[in-house]
Amino acid sequence: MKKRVAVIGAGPSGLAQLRAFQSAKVKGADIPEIVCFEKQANWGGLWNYSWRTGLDEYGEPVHNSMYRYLWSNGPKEGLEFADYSFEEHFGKQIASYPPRAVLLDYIEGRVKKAGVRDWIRFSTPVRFVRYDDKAGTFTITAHDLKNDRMYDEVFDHVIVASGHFSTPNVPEFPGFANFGGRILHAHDFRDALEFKDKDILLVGTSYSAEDIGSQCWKYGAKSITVSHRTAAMGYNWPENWQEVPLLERVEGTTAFFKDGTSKKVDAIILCTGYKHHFPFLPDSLRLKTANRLATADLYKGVAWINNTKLFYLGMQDQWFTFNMFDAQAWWVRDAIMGRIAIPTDKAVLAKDVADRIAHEDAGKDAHDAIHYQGDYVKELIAETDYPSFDVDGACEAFFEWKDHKVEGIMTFRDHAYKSVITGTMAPIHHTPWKDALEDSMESYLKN
Ligand code: FAD
Ligand code: NA7
Repeated sequence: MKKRVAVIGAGPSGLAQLRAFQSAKVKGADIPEIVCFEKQANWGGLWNYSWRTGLDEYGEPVHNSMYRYLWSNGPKEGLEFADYSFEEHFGKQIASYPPRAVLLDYIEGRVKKAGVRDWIRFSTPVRFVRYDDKAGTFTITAHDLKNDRMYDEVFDHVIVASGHFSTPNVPEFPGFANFGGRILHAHDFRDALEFKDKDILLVGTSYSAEDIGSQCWKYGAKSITVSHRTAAMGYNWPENWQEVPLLERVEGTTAFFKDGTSKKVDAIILCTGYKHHFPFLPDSLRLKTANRLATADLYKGVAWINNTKLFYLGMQDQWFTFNMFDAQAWWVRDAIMGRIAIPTDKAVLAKDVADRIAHEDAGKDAHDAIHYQGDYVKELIAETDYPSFDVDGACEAFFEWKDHKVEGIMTFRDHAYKSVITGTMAPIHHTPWKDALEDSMESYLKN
């Protein structure tokens, strides 16, 4: 009997897993039977844009957190697949900060070429996973939404690749119930034009606040106020942008901050992060972790230490994305196929986790964090046949990117970097980011 492996989610992580198994098959390996469950009607995960917010046509929570006009927030040279370069996909080198549609096309290109679409059951959320100790197998309850039919199937391994930037963390501030405007979380933000000519308040200081604020600025918001809990972002912001301490309360449409200042605003966007949320997993299998580089309870960042037949992909906070998911997926494939042995002693697994956490905690700054995650990618790649690539070169691209953001937060996307896969330099994009209001793939590729 062939082993059966379930992959939950067909976003970049889940697709990396399918490609990992397919690449072993191409090399003649006898691979397990793979079934990928995807709750959306198409692949690409967060990159599969939807205008919907709240619940979808089936009453499922909408997974998408991406918005119109989203351009990569880091250089593409930091995420390029080592087995499928941008040049292979587009037939030429392209500029360094592709809009969402361009990156989705790239993600799709590799799996179309691999021919793994048939392995995916679309519009099929996983409702529950149970582990049977005696049989040593997992039973998955899935819901075929199109035919409105629930069914159970048994698997030897489960790989959770359902993402962790979809279920919003939504704090409440006094006065919200009576606010005279719109309050939304970044998860429900879609089109910056909604906030044209408006005074907006953002709470949070990470990627969502920075980028949604920048989007709104680019598309004509009247003013942007960003409220921080820990520290201001401190970039050299445009004139109509201010950073203020934490929001204390709102009265009517006036927001009051901790330093006693206030500002009248039309809308409040909570850029307050996301929760690792796995409603389909029982306590015994469910990862509970902060959004950090060294997650809780995952050996090598992927194998669930309480049951090493269960794996998680992409659960770390992310400097590296697609190439890290690849490194993980290749490693998980080899663990499942018996090419890599996972220790059976729980103390050894727990020590691996503790060491990773201590190592991350010892880092002082973002540079250390980038190196930390780069080293993690290298560690996994060294144990599989994933094509080795210049991970340190990718770290360098991230360092340059960070410097470019300090130089100009609205101009960093106008820079270009060298591919660590093909060695070619990206062209400078034909239009500065702030002026490129039209961001279709056709227009982006016109270089
Ligand atoms: P996801 O992309 O979230 O995919 C998970 C998949 O699992 C989805 O298709 C979902 O429908 C499916 N799923 C969930 N639950 C179930 C279930 N119960 N049953 C079946 N299927 C299920 N990264 C970058 O590299 N560059 C960027 O510019 C960038 N921008 C970002 C902007 C935003 C707003 C956000 C939120 C993230 C951004 N990211 C970016 C990071 C992003 O996390 C990764 O790029 C990537 O999408 C993660 O892939 P994933 O497959 O792990 O998760
Ligand atoms: P992050 O990176 O998890 O950041 C969350 C931010 O929200 C961070 O600045 C937090 O401040 C802030 N936060 C969280 N809770 C609160 C409360 N209660 N009050 C005030 N501020 C709060 O999430 P993002 O959405 O920005 O980014 C997620 C991914 O999306 C990222 O990987 C990108 O690729 C795109 P703190 O610093 O902890 O005080």
